[in-house]
Amino acid sequence: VSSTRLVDRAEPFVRSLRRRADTPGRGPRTTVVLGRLLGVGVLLCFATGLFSHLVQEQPAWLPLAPRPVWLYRVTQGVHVGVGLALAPLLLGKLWSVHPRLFAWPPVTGVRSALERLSVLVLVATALLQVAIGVMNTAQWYAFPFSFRPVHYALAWVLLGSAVLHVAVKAPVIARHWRAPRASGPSVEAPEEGVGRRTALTAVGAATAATVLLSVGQSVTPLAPLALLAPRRPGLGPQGLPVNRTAREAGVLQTARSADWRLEVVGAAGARLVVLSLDDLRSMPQTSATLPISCVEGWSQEADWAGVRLRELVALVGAAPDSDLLVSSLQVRGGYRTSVVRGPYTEDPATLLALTLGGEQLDLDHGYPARVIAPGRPGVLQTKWVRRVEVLG
Ligand code: HEM
Ligand SMILES: Nc1nc2c(c(=O)[nH]1)N[C@H]1C(S)=C(S)[C@@H](COP(=O)(O)O)O[C@H]1N2
Ligand SMILES: [Mo]
Repeated sequence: VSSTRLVDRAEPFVRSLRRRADTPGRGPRTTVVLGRLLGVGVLLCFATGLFSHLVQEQPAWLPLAPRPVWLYRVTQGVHVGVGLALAPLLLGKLWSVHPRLFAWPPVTGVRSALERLSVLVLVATALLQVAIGVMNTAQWYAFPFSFRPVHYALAWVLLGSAVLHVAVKAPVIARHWRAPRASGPSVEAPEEGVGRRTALTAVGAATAATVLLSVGQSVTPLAPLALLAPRRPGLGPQGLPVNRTAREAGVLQTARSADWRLEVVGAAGARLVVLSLDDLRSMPQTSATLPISCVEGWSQEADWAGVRLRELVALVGAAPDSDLLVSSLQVRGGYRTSVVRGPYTEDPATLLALTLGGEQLDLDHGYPARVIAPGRPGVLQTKWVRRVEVLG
C-alpha cells in the first residue's frame, strides 16, 4: 500500500474523530486558562524541586542555611501539593486540545514537523513527570528506574519544552489571555456538547478536591481530610508517621541490643570515643521543636531532646562546624548514611535525639538515637545511628 493510499483511507476516520471531538468548551480560551495555571504550577514545582535537589546534594558551593527551620517543610509541601494539582489540570488541558492531535495531514512541512515534535516532547515529559511524581508520593515504586535522577532530568526537559511551547504559542495566548466579551457568541450555552464553563468547572472541582484531600499531610490542622495521603500527621507511634520501620530496615535486633554503642570518630580516624546509651543520657540534654519534612510531602513538628551534635564531636576535638558522616545500624537500602555539613553541625538545635515528646524514642523513630536537625529533608534525619565520623 503506497503511503498516499494509506492517507486516503485514514482520512475519513480521522475526520469523524474530529467531528465527535468538536464541542464548544474546547477552544483556545479554555486551553489558555488551563495553560496559565499549568505554567505557574510547573514553575513552582521546578523551583521547589531544584531546591530539594540542592538541599539533599549539599554541593560545596552552596551556602547552606538551617534556618528558618520550616523552610524545607514549606517548599516540599508546596512541591507535592502543587504537583498533585497538576494532574487534573494537565488532563483537562489535554482534553481541551486533543482533537488537534488528529489534525490532518499530520505535518505540512519542516516548521510544522518541528512544532509537533516539540509538543510531543512537552506532553510526554509532563505526563511522565506528573505520573512518576504521584506514584512516588504514593510509595508505589513500580517504574524500572530510580526516581530522583530521572525526575531531575525530566524537570529540565519539561522546563525547556514548556518555555519553547509558550514562545511558539505566544500569539494565540495573547489573543485569548482575557475573557471574551460577555455578549460574544462563544460564551453562550452550547446546544450540545460540553460548554467552556462546564469544562473549567469540572477541572477546577477535580483540582480543588485533589488539593483538599491531600494538603493535610503537611498542613497539620487539615490532617483528618488528607485521605489521599499515604502518611498523615498524628498517625503513627508517638503520634508521628514513619516512612521506614525498624523491621523494614532490618534493625530489630541490633537497635535493641544491650551491646549498642555510639562510635564518635575524629578526622582521619585519629580519635575514637565509644559511648553507651547511659553515657549519652548523662551528657547535657537539649530540647528542640523541629519538623520531620519528608521529601515525599508529609511533614509534622515534634518535640525532641538529646545531645547536640557539636558537643558530641567536641569529644574527639573536632570544630563545631565540622562536616560529618552519620551511619545507621541499617545495612541495606537507601538513607543508611547522611552527611551533616558544617552549618547544620554547628546549629544549637541539631541533635542526636534520644527522646520524642518526652519519651524514649520508639524503635520505629530511630531508637536508641537518631539525627534531627533544622531545615533538613526527612531522608537526611538518619535513624538508628551507630557512628558519627568527622570528615576531612
Ligand atoms: C511538573 C513539574 C515538576 C517538576 C519540574 C519537578 C521537579 C522536581 C525536581 C527538580 C526534584 C528534585 C529531584 C532531585 O532531588 O534530584 C523533585 C523532587 C520531587 N518531586 Fe517533583 N517535579 C514536578 C512534579 C512533581 C509531581 C507532580 C510530584 C508528585 C506529586 C512530584 C514529586 C516529587 C517528589 C516526591 C520529590 C522528592 C524526590 C526525592 O528526593 O526522593 N514532583 N521534583
Ligand atoms: N536509617 C534510616 N534513617 C531514616 C530513614 C531510613 O530509611 N533509614 N528514612 C528517612 C526518612 S525518608 C524520613 S521521612 C524520616 C522519618 O522519620 P520518622 O520515621 O521518625 O518519622 O526518617 C529518615 N531516616
Ligand atoms: Mo522521607
